[in-house]
Amino acid sequence: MMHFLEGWPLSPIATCIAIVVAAYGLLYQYSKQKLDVKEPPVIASGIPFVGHVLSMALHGGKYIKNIGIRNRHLPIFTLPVPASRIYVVTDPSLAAAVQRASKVLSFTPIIPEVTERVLGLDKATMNITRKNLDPGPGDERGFLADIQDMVYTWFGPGSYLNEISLDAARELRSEVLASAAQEARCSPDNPIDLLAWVRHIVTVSTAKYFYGPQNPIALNPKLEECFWDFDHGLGRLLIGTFPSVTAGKAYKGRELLVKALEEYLENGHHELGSKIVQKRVEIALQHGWTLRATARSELSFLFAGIVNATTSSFWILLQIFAEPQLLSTVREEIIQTLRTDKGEKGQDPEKYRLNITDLKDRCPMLIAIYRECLRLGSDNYSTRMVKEDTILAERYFLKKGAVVQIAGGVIHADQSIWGDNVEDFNPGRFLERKQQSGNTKQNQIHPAAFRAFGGGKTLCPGRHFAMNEILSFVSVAILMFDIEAADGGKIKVPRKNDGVLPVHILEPVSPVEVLISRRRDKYADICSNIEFDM
Ligand code: HEM
Ligand SMILES: *[C@@H]1O[C@H](CO)[C@@H](O)[C@H](O)[C@H]1NC(C)=O
Ligand SMILES: *[C@@H]1O[C@H](CO)[C@@H](O)[C@H](O)[C@H]1NC(C)=O
Ligand SMILES: *[C@@H]1O[C@H](CO)[C@@H](O)[C@H](O)[C@H]1NC(C)=O
Ligand SMILES: CC(=O)N[C@H]1CO[C@H](CO)[C@@H](O)[C@@H]1O
Repeated sequence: MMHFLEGWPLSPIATCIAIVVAAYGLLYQYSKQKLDVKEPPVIASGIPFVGHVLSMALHGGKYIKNIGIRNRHLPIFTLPVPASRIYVVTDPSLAAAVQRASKVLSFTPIIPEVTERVLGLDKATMNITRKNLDPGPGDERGFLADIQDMVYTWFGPGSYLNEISLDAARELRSEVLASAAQEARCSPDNPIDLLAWVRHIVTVSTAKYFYGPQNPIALNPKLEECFWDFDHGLGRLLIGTFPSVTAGKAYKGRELLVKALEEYLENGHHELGSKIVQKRVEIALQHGWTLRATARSELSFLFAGIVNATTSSFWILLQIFAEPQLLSTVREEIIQTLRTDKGEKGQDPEKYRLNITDLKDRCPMLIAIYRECLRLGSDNYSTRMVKEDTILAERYFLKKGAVVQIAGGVIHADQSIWGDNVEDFNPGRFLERKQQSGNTKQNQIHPAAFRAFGGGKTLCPGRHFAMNEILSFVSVAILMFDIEAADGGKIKVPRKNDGVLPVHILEPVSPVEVLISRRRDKYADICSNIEFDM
């Protein structure tokens, strides 16, 4: 029967192994193939095709980051994945080229998929969202195009930006004052988790300055916890097929928030909210969105407003208070900008004004710290879909249907861009460049190298606003408080947790426990009725 195997030198088991090894070898070689001679260098995984995907699921964003760092010499490389490719860009000038090619390398096709999963939008709404996604001049404009245009315009430099920034500064200041009772109670046995402290202040005030006094979190403070449950399960919501099972807490938190936002809209409470929220709601309704779906879209706006402002404020405060010399420099810078209303008749001479424009123009160390914290904290990727076969920068072939990722984490950790000790916190790297106007090429940072706010079409529309509100919040906190380590030693700055899907500025691996006490000086006292200017 087994005639044809007679003389075959291997046992059946050895034969099977040989076949498997040969098949593996072929598959591995195949996975290393370029689709085109001009395709960027392929980095195959030990497990052909699925290996990269498995590792990304297992290790989060740092997986690709580490490949990028190991292959520093490659400005772009290809990761083969089942039936497609991921192209990872790690060079700023190539990143700029990707951003310019926004017609063929587009972000918009991804938005519906992501928002559908993350926000749980229904099919009818998705149908509306997919229409006229990338309108050319003269085309009918879809929902996304309309809402993005409005948000970018209103958050651009101008009177509305000033108005909402001042509202935010006042609201954050009130919340800092309101938290004073908690600070008074803290003790070495009962320390404050600094991130939790910042979270509470930013969450409650953002909800208030965007959504007004009747916002869902003001009406039901339990929703604050729901919000952070939602945030922390976002990765699972994105991947999960049965989110109610695989991302239980995040799913539950989201649905409770959506329900509350829907009631908020039904009751017309948004009429007391910010103008930008009123306009967003108006645009959604014009495009035929239901109130329930509009509530989901507003959850995404609330999310954009809260999460990154929270985590960046946390790092800024932590780095400043961890270094006494830095603290006194920054405190001095802020005090220098204070102005009084003295002179006017009947005015309380102790009324001080804090001008946000001055914070940006006249506090170089504070600004350098702001930038450095964003550089270090931001590992996210800007993602684009390849809509047609393309040659990028006249050199690299990109296959239709593949995904391009600009690896912010790799670019932010590139010594040739940022100087020595890129892993360390060193705000000086942003100061030196400004001072040495001698303009050696080395000192020029490529404009596309700073990726915290994304770039090109997905540049964060809230970036000016974020800077205004974060600077005013940390300035008030610095004037009002001393922050010390709960154990009495020096404040230690933990590593960032880069083992997660980086949907926002990374959080620390371990909590930072501190004692917060009100300073006993004039500048702490003036904070209770400080006025903000722009
Ligand atoms: C330091 C704080 C912040 C950072 C680092 C940041 C960063 C980013 C980034 C990188 C994106 C693009 C995401 C993508 O690729 O889709 C983005 C989008 C966005 N950000 Fe920010 N952001 C910050 C604060 C804010 C604030 C305070 C707001 C206020 C509402 C805001 C509003 C938005 C909105 C609405 C989008 C979505 C734009 C769109 O999809 O059309 N951001 N942000
Ligand atoms: C989607 O929209 C098209 C027209 O734009 C309509 O014909 C179709 O019935 C819609 N489908 C759903 C599920 O709403
Ligand atoms: C927050 O910032 C990170 C890091 O720059 C970015 O990747 C992410 O898209 C931002 N998220 C939001 C919701 O703005
Ligand atoms: C705030 O400071 C800027 C820059 O110094 C100045 O142009 C502006 O007039 C100031 N605003 C007010 C209200 O004083
Ligand atoms: C690779 C990755 O995690 N990208 C994320 C960057 O941030 C945006 C917006 O929050 C997410 O949608 C992406 O998934």
